[in-house]
Amino acid sequence: MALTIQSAQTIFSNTQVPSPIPATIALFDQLNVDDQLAYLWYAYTEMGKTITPAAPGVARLQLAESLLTQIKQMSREEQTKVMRDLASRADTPISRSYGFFSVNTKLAFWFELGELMKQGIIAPIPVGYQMSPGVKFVLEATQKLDPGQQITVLRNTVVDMGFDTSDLGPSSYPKAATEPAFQRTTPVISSVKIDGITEPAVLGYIEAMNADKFDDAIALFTTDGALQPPFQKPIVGREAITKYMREEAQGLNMMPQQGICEVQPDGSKQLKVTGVVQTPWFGVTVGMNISWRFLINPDGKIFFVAIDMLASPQELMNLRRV
Ligand code: EQ3
Repeated sequence: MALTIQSAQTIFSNTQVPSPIPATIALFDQLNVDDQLAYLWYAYTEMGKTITPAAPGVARLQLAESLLTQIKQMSREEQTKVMRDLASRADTPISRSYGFFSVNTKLAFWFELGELMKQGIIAPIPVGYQMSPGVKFVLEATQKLDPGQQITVLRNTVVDMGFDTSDLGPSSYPKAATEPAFQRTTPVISSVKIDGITEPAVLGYIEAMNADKFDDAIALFTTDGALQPPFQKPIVGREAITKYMREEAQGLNMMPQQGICEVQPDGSKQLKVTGVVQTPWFGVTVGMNISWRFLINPDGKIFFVAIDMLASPQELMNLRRV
């Protein structure tokens, strides 16, 4: 029977338990715009007492430079309006430019705005803002998450901001800027060992990703292969996966720990691997508990891999189907 992405998505699905991350984002989505901006400010500054992101490199900030310069020259009221427009995804020139940024450039843009807010150059939250019970509620829900989940909530809310022009067709958006490289904070782990796993495609995938060798990683996929990032739809085909990896997978430190492999009657293999991933934004200070669910075709190529954020550290040991 031919492998399909739809059926691949369901492998090991009964080991997936609901994650508190989308639940927290759903609470955030219900807040009004000022409450959303205030929530992000409080969540970010509170988190900053224990973990702080690494400053983005000069090359990355240059991509956001023109927007940041425009915002710095505005009055406080105008600055607040820009932030409201971004959060409410209004169709404005600044929101459109932001919508074009890659995930890491969006994060760098807000990182810099946050620094300017701390310095008092930009108003941190709307003048006279009083924290609402809704904000308190979402902050309390956030505090119950582990640090890896907290930074994922922050990241996902920031990524969803701005006006998305992709629905307007290719002619409406400028050519994307070249993605600057992320400096690796940890030495490359060259020989990968995963308890219970000997599958060359899986070991090779982790080894290549840990060295940012995306062409080597992509060569392990079938031409119609797919990669499904956390809380997203599958990205299909080698070209699309390579583009995604160059933008979003640079500098990641992947530390898979254990896994299981089940051979199917048609010779394909289903594998589930659990472990920890670190992002260059927070280096070794924050680990995210994740799983990789691989479907390897009978020729040993990756047909599908889904990356899921685990609901709790206990899920690291949840490898059985029943
Ligand atoms: C200024 C302030 C605070 C207030 C204002 O009102 C509003 C905003 C938005 C503010 C600023 C907020 C800021 C600066 C937030 C910054 C957040 C950051 C830097 C978050 C970074 C998070 C990174 C994460 C969660 C990365 C996760 C990566 C994973 C799970 C990678 C997985 C992958 C694996 C393992 C693969 O095998 C394939 C690739 C893939 C990437 C999917």
